Amino acid sequence: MLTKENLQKLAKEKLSDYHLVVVSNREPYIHVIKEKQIKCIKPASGLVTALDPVVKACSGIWVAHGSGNADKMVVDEANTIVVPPGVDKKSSTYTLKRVWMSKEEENGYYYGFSNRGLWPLCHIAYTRPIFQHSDWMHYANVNERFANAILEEIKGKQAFIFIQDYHFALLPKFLKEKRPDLNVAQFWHIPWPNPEAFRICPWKKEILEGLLANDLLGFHLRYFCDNFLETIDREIEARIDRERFSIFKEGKETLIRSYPISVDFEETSSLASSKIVQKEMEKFKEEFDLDDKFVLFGLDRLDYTKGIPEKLRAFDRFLEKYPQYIGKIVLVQKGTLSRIHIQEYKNLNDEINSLVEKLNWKYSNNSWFPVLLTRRDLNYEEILALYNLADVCIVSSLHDGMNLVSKEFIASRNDEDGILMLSQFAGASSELAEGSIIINPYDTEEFAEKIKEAIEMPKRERCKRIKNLRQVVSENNIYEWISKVISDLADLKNNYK
Ligand code: GDG
Repeated sequence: MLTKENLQKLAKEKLSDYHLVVVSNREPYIHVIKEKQIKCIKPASGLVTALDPVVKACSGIWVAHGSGNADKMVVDEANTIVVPPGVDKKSSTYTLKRVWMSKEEENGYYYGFSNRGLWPLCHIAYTRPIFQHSDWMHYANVNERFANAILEEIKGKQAFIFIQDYHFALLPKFLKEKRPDLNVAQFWHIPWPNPEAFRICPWKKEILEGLLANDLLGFHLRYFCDNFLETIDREIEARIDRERFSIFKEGKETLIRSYPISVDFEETSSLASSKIVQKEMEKFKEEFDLDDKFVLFGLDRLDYTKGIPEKLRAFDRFLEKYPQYIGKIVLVQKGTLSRIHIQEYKNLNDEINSLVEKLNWKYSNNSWFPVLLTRRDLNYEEILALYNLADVCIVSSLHDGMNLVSKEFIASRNDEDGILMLSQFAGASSELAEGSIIINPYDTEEFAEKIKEAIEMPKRERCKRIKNLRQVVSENNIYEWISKVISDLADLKNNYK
C-alpha cells in the first residue's frame, strides 16, 4: 500500500528539477474573517488531502480562485502567500497564488458555463444544459487569466502543470500557445458523456481543441476515456491511436488515461477509531434517537446528479410495502447546500423538502419520523461518526464520475460491518460492485426491495462483503492515484528530453 511518505519521496525524485504547479478552481487554504479576526481554513476535500503533501514535497505552486473574504488582505503584490501558515520549513510549504474575479465573472465562468453548461452536459441526469454566449466569454477570459497567472509565477522555468477539472477546458491551450515546452496534464473529475450527448454544445470544437493541448488527459474510468476518443472521432480532425490510447492532432500527441480516484484509507480508518469519533457517535445516537433502529445514511451535496429524490421515493415505497418496519428504521440524510444561485438547484432543494415533509407526515407516529434531513455543516469526525452509525450507506447517484462517499464509508468501518448500497451509475461501482448491493436508482420497486435485502442481510455475509471492499479501497488509495499520474507525467518529461 502506498503511503503519504512514499508518495512524497516519489514526487521529489520524479519531478525534482521541474516546478510543480497544481491548478484548481477551489483553493486549498481560504482566508476568512471570523469574529473580527483573519482565520485560515483548509476545506475538507479529497483532492486537497491528496495533492497538498505532493505540492509541499516539491515546494510547488498552487493556483486557484481567491474566494475567501480575507484572501486579498494576506497576499503579497504577486497575489501569493506561503501555506500552510505558521510553518517555516521550506520543505513543508508551498506558494498559493490567488486569481481574482468579479461577481459577474464568477457568475459567467463558474455558475454559468461550468455549472449550468458543462456539468449537466457531462452528467446524463436529464437536466438540460444552458449555454449562454456571455457565460462562454467569461469562461474563456477566466481561463486565459489563469494561464497568465501561471506563466507569471513560473517565470520562464521548466514546469509540470497539473490542472483539475472541467472549469479549465481552455487553459491547456492558452498555456501551450505561449509555452509549448511546458508539460501539461489535466484530470477531468466528472464523467465524459457519449458523443450524442456532447454534440449539442455550441463550443464543442473549442473545448476539444483546448483539451487536446494537454500532454496527458485523465478520467476516472476507461469508459469515459472511450467516450472521449469517440467524441474526438466524430467532432474534429485528429488521428486516434487506439493501441497507445492517444490522440494526434497536428503532430501533437495527447495521452488519454484512466486513474480512478480514491480516499486516504489509512487516515480515514485511524480517525474513525478515535475517541472523538466515538463521542460524536454517542451524541448523534442521542440527538437522532437512533438506539434500536436500523439506520440508513446518505451524504450528498444537494445536486440533481446524486439521486436524492429517487432515494426518498424508494424509502417511501419500502415503508409502504413493509409496514412492519415503521418506527424501527430511519433514513439520516445529510445534504450539503451547493450552487444555490442556480435555479435547478433551488428547485431540487424544494423538491427534497416536500418529499421529506410528505414522508414524515405519512408515516410518523408519536415522536418517530422516518427521515432526518440535516443541512448543517459537519466536520469530518462527525461524518465518520455517521458512517459508523449506519447499517446501510446509500449512494444513489444518477450519474457520478467516481463518488468518494462510498469509499470513505468503507474506509471508516473498522468494525467490518455495514452495507454499501451503490448506484450502478456511480464510477465507484466499477471497483466496488463485488461486495456492495448495486442499485438502479430509477427503478423504485427494485430499490425498495434492495433496502429490505440490505437490512435483513445476515451479519456473516455483511462482514464478508465489507472485508473485501476494504481490501480494494486500501490497495487503491488516493496516494496510488496521484503516484500513477506523477509517474506518467515523469515519463512524458523523459520523452521531451
Ligand atoms: C466530484 C465528482 C468525484 C460532503 N458533505 C460534507 C463533506 N462532504 C464531502 C464527502 C466527500 C465529498 O464531500 C463529496 O465527494 P463526492 O466524490 O461524493 O462528490 P462531488 O463533490 O460531486 O465530487 C465525483 C469527485 O469529484 C472526486 O474526483 O468522486 O464523482 O462529482 O469527501 O465526505 N465533508 C465535510 N462536511 C460535509 O458536510 N467535512
